[in-house]
Amino acid sequence: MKIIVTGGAGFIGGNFVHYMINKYPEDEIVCLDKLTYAGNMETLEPVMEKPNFKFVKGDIADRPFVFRLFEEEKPDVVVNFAAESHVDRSISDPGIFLQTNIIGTGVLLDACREYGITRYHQVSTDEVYGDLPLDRPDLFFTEETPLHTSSPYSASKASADLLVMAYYRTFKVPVTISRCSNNYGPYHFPEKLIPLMIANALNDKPLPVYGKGENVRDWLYVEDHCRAIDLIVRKGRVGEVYNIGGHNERTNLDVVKTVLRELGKSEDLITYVTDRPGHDMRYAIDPTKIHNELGWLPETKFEDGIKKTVRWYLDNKPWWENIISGEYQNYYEKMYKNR
Ligand code: NAD
Ligand code: TDX
Repeated sequence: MKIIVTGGAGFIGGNFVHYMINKYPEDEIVCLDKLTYAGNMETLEPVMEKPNFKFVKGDIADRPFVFRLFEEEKPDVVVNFAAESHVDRSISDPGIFLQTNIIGTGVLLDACREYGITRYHQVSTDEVYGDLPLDRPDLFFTEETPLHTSSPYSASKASADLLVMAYYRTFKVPVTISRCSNNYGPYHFPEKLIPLMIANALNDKPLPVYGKGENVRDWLYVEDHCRAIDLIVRKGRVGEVYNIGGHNERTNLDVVKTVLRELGKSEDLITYVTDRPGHDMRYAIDPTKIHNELGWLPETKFEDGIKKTVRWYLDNKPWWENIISGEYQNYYEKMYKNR
């Protein structure tokens, strides 16, 4: 089987490439990535020399380029991770989110129609459902929860999901969609909560917690997400949406305090800063469908996953120090100075 993995130089796509290359040495992986600020060739370094791996630099929204690639590679399966993925950036600059997340998805779907594939899988997010109130712990997102987005990022991801389902219904493109909760683990770009807090704590810099830190996220270790996508691609039903998450809800403040504990750093580093506009209160996934149909359950508990993650950042300082020493400094200034 030949699989095009888009966005494979990013956090989850990179972990997915590692997972698939090791698990299925007989399959071929072609990684297509634009190498935006979030893409990193060092993430792919461990697989670059594998005979069943190939890297191609390009933009999923570049139609002639994508069509040429499909013509040359003739993929069986496409798994689309490529996206602008950071909510805060979508608030300061929405345009590129519409271009990559919506137009890019549309181009990939057109290429699938034109060249024929056995499966197109769209990696989506729980953020398409909007948020849940903090005082209703009995409520969870199911696949039937209406789409109700809050940020330009989540609106662009929901738009892409609607396009994917439209191509299934109208053109019979064999699609699946997964909607996962917050991931954490190795190769997570340090603008996101957990790696940002690890990097700042290690540098004894303030840890900027938005609002009161009471927002809740449902954390999943990235390898559990990769395993779920692999199962959906191989055994999931065409035309279906699968929620992925593992009942691992934590307030942001809890997460930050856990990171500080793991690193042996003081809670005095915590600094409360102006909240994110439109900040979603709580995400919580009901994973019953993927559990019942595909037997998926998360394997890594948060307590273990966070230890492994902190260890990885300690053992791989060059990977993230390289990132935060460059253009990231300007981003950080813009986002956090005077906040
Ligand atoms: P990321 O920002 O770490 O990586 C995105 C990758 O896509 C980068 O390598 C980037 O270079 C590439 N890319 C961006 N625009 C591109 C374009 N136009 N053409 C080709 N490549 C392009 O993102 P991530 O956190 O790994 O998320 C991957 C996917 O999973 C996204 O679709 C995101 O919406 C979804 N998701 C993420 C989470 C999470 O917690 N991080 C949770 C649920 C779903
Ligand atoms: O400095 C910070 N301080 C802070 O309090 C940052 C970066 C974040 N936060 C809060 C905002 C959120 O409530 O932490 C929470 C997590 O923030 P992010 O890491 O930015 O993730 P989130 O907005 O929840 O979105 C993530 O999960 C769903 C991914 O980035 C998305 O791509 C995915 O779809």
